[in-house]
Amino acid sequence: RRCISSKIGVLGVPFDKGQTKPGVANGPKSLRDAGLVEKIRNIHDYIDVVDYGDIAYSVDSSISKSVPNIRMYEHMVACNKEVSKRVRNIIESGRICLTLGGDHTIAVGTVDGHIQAKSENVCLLWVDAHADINTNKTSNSGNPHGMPMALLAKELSDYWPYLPGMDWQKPIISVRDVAYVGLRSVDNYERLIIDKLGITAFGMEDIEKYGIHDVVNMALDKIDPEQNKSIHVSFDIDSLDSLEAPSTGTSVRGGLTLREGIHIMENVYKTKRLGSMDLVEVNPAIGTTKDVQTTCDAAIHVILAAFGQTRRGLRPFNVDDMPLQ
Ligand code: B3U
Ligand code: MN
Ligand code: MN
Repeated sequence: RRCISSKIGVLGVPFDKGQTKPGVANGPKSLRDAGLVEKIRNIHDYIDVVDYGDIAYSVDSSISKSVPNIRMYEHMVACNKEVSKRVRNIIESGRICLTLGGDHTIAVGTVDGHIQAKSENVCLLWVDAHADINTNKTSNSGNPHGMPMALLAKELSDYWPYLPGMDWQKPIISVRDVAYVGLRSVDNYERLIIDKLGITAFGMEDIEKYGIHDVVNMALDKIDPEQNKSIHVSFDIDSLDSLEAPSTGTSVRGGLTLREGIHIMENVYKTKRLGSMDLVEVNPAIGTTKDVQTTCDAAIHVILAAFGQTRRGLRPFNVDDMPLQ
């Protein structure tokens, strides 16, 4: 049981154009500087981690402003196209892909890449204070990081205009295969569409009612009832309470504790079906040095739990007794 051999690929996406606060592009750097990759390697002997570095992309400026109310549209398009390709390659090479954001816009690319690699047999657990399911028509901010779920959902494709440059992206995830955990800041039209489409959504009040253990299991049962799908976890660090993760662009009080975040990922690990994980919205330009440390430390704990770190402790490998004198 202790040695589920695991191959992991880490990909940094220093993308900050899906919102307006500078600094979130340094999320991958701050997590790496805090020792993330070494810490994953040290979980157990059978972990094999490759860090693929950060992505780069080039923009087709002729499509800028071609869709109303999407800030930096041409960047959103170009970055996600590259992210999708890279994530797909990493998963096809037999690794679980860990993508470090960057703002949440990049989940369009990570989920798309995962779906392409696993020929659609993917379910999606979206851990976030926000639902990120605005279209350009419903968004009050015009920020694409509030839109990735709406771009990904099959059932919402008719609510978008033609999106130039996005032909590579297929809105191929059904909302039946999606569950939210941690919601507490949901816009009016987001609530409307969640109710209308019957999307599985566990808000903070459900976590109070049922506890995090039952919530994760109910969410996974809903989206993967036959227990045969590749699980994608898109973890927005702002799902954690502002006290646990202060260095993020739109923190909301009353959120998950770090323990609840860890518990979610421990349960996902136990399924042995994690295919891809995003950890987004860490912004080291927000807060004090101590806030940044707290936030990176929380993010790293959540990631380690996803890859098998256990709070129970691991016995030494192939050993049955204490060393004798
Ligand atoms: N729902 C709002 C706010 C927001 C979404 N995601 C974050 N904030 N991080 C919007 O702009 O769409
Ligand atoms: Mn988000
Ligand atoms: Mn959020």
